[in-house]
Amino acid sequence: MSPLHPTPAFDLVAYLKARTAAVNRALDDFLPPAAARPPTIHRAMRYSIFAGGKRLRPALCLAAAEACGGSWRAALPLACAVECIHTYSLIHDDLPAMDNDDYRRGKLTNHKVFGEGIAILAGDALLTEAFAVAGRSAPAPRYPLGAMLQELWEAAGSRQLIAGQVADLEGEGKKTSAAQLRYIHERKTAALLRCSLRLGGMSANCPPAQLQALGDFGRKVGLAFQIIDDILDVTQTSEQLGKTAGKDTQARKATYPSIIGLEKSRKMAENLTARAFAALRIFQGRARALEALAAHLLRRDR
Ligand code: GRG
Repeated sequence: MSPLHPTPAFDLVAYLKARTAAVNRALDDFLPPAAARPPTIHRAMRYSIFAGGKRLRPALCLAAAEACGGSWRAALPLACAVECIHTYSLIHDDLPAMDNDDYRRGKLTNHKVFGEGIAILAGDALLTEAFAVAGRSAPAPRYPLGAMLQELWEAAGSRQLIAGQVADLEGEGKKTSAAQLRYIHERKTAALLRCSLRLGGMSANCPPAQLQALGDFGRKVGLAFQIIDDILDVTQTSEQLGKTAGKDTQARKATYPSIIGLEKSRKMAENLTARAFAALRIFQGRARALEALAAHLLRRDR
């Protein structure tokens, strides 16, 4: 098995379609209805949540639960909680005070439709709601609900996701080393992907060695994911990406392509994905969805 030649028999398209539909139904159930007072905020939250995201983090969470022999349905609240945090971070990242973007997920950004004030509040509300949604998860014998919530707040907090965003903001226009770039990517991107995988494992009551393996896989796939994202930013059009292409260059942001070049960046993403595959050995062939997802993330074009 290698990331470039995953098991051909695994139908990832059908897998993603089925899991995405289940996640969308669960999100619809968990989130306050659009008409709940005040409707503006609930419409704004739902606008971005249902704007057509790829649902990669929920898919990784559910696939991790399955790799550990658990039920993907049991992992749904945790998968949805991560998606709420991810969507909040995108809404806030798109604001004029941050990345100032007009398009996301192929649609106008939240603040372009609802105004900046409501967009900030929609992000805040999704972040808060994430913990309410995660709180619906059943505890596992090895992992009480508190341990699951801790996993979530650590990944979303000021030492991980927010730390990455701070370093990113502060690094704009400055010379950035490869080590600093890795610091940003590990926090801004890999932390939430890693958290999705570990939460899936926790919901399946996985033994500690499997939890460790999922975290290791998540960190490597997360870094590869961000390197590919940086490559796509310079090689794809805005139409293909559903968001403004070329933003990194425009904002004079350090990226792997800008520091080490496109070819070396591709090689680095391939190498990280191969090492991520190696982390899955402990599952002895039961992590086929995770393998297929990692291979897909490496090959993705949006
Ligand atoms: C505002 C606290 C805060 C953090 C923002 C999300 C983020 C951090 C910045 C957005 C820009 C960026 C490059 C983030 C890295 C993670 C990433 C590549 C997000 C996009 O994820 P996809 O491709 O998006 O899974 P969809 O829309 O498909 O869910």
